[in-house]
Amino acid sequence: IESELNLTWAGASKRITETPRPAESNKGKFGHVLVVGGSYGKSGAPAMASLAALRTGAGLVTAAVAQPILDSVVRITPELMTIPLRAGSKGEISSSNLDDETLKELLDKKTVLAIGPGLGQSAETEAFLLGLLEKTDLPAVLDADALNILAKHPGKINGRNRLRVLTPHPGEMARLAGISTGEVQANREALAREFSMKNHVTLVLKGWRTLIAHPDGSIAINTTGNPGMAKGGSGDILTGIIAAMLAQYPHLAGEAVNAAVYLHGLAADFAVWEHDEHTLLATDTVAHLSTAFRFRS
Ligand code: NPW
Ligand code: AMP
Ligand code: MG
Repeated sequence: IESELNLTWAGASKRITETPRPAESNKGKFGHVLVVGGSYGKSGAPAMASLAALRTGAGLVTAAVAQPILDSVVRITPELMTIPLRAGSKGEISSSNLDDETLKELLDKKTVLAIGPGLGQSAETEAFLLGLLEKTDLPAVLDADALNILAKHPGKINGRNRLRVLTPHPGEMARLAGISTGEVQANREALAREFSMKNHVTLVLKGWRTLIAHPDGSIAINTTGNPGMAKGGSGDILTGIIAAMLAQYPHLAGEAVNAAVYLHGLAADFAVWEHDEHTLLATDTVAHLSTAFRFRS
């Protein structure tokens, strides 16, 4: 199967319209992203994913985080809505949130889930994540600690009849595949394709020249991005961008993921012009998404 080298905006999004928001549109038309993550010391991760989802154009974004970190998460921007969850001893989401009432509140009216940034990997959180995934067929972007937990439960990574987008960096991919990071990097394309087809998931294998392996066996290789992105927070922001693109283009899911990866790197390329590879922050990339959307060709 041919790789789609040189992923461009046109290639990333053949059918994603250049004018995505009709004059008569309203926020209900652009999806509602639920971000699930965070724990003590890692409240920034769900905050950045949420900010990126808002900036990318989702109609509504709600962050579901453990109550003790909720204030710090919402501080990122007042447009963000929140759902407070019961916490474990590490300020992480506990398994006591799997009751019907809480699950209903979490999933009600949501259209896309983005799970994992800063989530932690305690036994409590593990039980919560596995329980939540069993209760929903909503499209889901699974990142960071959601991947680290799923690596211990490979049977639960099942994208059959539902959209599951996994966004591992090479370290997380190594855990998922049970091999070393070096082995991942030496064999990126074949590994991504095999994993994606076997588990029926869209696999975004991050790093320089991020690969996007689709469950039909096709692969796109991204051409945007720079080493200034090799910093904490970059991946959390990508998670929010992918979720928001899926929320807006649910009927074009594969292209929405390609476009999200492309735009993330393009925004970082514009941001690095204004900053520098040393000084670029992940949130600077969010600030340059506007330029990326405007000059996406
Ligand atoms: P090494 O060192 O080479 O062996 P982890 P994390 C490898 C949250 N965050 N090429 C590399 O391994 C996240 O959301 C919160 C090759 C690297 O040291 C998670 O929940 C933030 N190797 C949690 O923290 C901001 C690569 O993987 C190791 C590679 C832990 O996530 C930060 C790191 O991976 C962070 O996002 C590459 N391109 N990329 C916040 N402000 O709240 C990675 N590796 O051990 O899974 O840790 O990614 O930092
Ligand atoms: P994470 O490790 O989860 O924070 O994700 C890092 C993000 O930054 C991913 O989107 C990577 O593709 C991107 N990234 C990291 N290093 C580079 C690099 N050297 N060149 C291009 N993109 C990078
Ligand atoms: Mg990450």
